[in-house]
Amino acid sequence: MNVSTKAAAVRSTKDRSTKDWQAADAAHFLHPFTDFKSLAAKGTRVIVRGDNIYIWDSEGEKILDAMSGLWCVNVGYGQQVLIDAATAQMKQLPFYNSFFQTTTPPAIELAELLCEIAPPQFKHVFFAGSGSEGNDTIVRMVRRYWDVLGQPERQVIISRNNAYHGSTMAGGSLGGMSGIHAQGGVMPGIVHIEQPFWFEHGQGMTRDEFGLKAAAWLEDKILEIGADRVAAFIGEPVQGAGGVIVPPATYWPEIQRICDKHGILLVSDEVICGFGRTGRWFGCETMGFRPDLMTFAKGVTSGYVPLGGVMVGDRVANVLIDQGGEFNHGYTYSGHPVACAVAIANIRLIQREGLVERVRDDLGPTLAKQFESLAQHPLVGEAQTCGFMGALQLVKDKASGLTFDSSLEVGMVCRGHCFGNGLIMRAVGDRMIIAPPLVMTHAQIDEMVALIRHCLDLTLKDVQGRGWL
Ligand code: PXG
Repeated sequence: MNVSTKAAAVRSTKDRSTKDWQAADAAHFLHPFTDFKSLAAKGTRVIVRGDNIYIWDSEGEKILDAMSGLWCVNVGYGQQVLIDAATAQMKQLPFYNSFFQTTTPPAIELAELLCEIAPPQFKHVFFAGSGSEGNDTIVRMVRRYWDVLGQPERQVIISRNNAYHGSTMAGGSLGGMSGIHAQGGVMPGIVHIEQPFWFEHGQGMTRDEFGLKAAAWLEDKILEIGADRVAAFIGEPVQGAGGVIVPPATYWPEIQRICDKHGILLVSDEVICGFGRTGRWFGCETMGFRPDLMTFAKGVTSGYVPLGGVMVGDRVANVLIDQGGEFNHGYTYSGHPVACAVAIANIRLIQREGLVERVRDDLGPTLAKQFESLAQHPLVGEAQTCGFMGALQLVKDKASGLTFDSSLEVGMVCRGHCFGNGLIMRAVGDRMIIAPPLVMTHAQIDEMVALIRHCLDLTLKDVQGRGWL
C-alpha cells in the first residue's frame, strides 16, 4: 500500500462503530504497559469525550473518572480557560525552542510562577516534556553537580522498591518495579531499598516506629556503599503507582536528617503529589521535608498537554550556575510555549478556585471520613488516604490482615466490576486506588463512594462464589 491509498483508507470519526475502532486499534496501536496480543483479543474501550469529572465511551456510557485520567486532570475536563490559553498561544507562536540564546514569554512566565508556588529554596526550573524526562534530567543533573564540586565518585542514586519514576531508561531504573527492570536492565549506579509500607513490612510495630525503621534502611545502604559514593536519594512523598502508599509521619523527617548528615541530595518526585493532590502545592510540604530537587509533570497542566520538568533548589542551582559551565542536556520541547501557556492558565485556575486549600480543609478530610466507613467492609483490610487520593487494601481475612494469593488477582476482579459499573478505579495488586479531580463536589464524592461500595459488594459476592474466602 503506498502512502496516498493508506491515507485514504483512514476513515473519519463519525462513520466508525466501536467494533471498527477496536479493530483498527488492535491492528496498529501498541499500548503502553500492555500485553499486545491479549489486549487485541479483549478489545479496548474507546473514550471519546470528557466533562468535569466524567468521561464517555464510544457506546455513550458515562463513567466517573476517580483517577483524574492518569493522576493528572486535577482541574477536571473541559476547563475553557485552558482551552483558550492553548488556542491563543498556538495562534501567537505554536513553537519556538529555548536553545541558542532564545526564549519565549510563556516559558519565562511559567518559570516565575512555579518559583512563586514552590517552597522558598526553589528559584529555578528546568523544563522537560514528561515526568520520565524530568527524572532523566535529575540523574544527569545530580551527577553533574557532584562532578562540578570535584567529587565525581559520588554517582550512586538510592531509590526504593515499588517506586515509580517513569519508564525511560533512567526513569525505569530509578523506579523499583521488577517487571520493568527485567526488560532492559537497570542503569549502573542506581540501587534500591525497601519501601515504607507498614501493611507489608511493619505489622506488630506502631506506624511511627516503623517509619523510623524504614528510614534507617537508607542509612544502612549509605554506609554499605560509602557516603562519599552516594549522590542522591529519590522518593515520591506518597508512592502513587505503587499503590498510594502513605508513609508514617516519622518517615520523611528522618530521611531528611539522614541525607543532611551524609551530605546527600534529597529529591522529591512530585509528578503525582504536586499541584494540590496532598492538600499543599507539593507533597514534600505535607510530609515535612525540604528537597534539593523536585520532579514535576501531570498536574502542572492538568494533563491537557504534555509538560514536565525539574525544580532546582539553590544548593544545586548555585553550583551549576556559578561553577558549572555548559550543562549538556535539554529537549526540543523544553519550555514548549503552548504547554507553558496551558500550565500558567491551569495554575492560575487552581489559585483562583482555591483548590489546594479545598483539598486540605474540605475534600481531604471528607474523603478520609468516607474511607473510614469503607474500611468496615469485610473485604477491606486497610483504608488510607492522603489529601485527595486513597487506597483500599483488599484482604482475605480482615482480623489477621491475611491477603489473597496474588495469582487470584482479586484486585483485577474488583477493577472489572468498576469498569462495568461506570467507575474508573485502579487496581495495584489487591490495592484499589483513587485520585479524583480536585473539583469534585460533596454530592459527587457521595456518588463515587456509593459506586465503590457497590463494586466491593460485587467483588465479595464473586470471591465467595469462587470459594476464595
Ligand atoms: N514519577 C512519578 C511519581 C509518576 O507517577 C512518572 C514519574 C513518569 O511520568 P511520565 O509523564 O513520563 O509518565 C510518573 C508517572 C499508573 C501510572 O499506572 C502512573 C504513571 C504513569 C503511568 C501509569 O498508576 N505515573
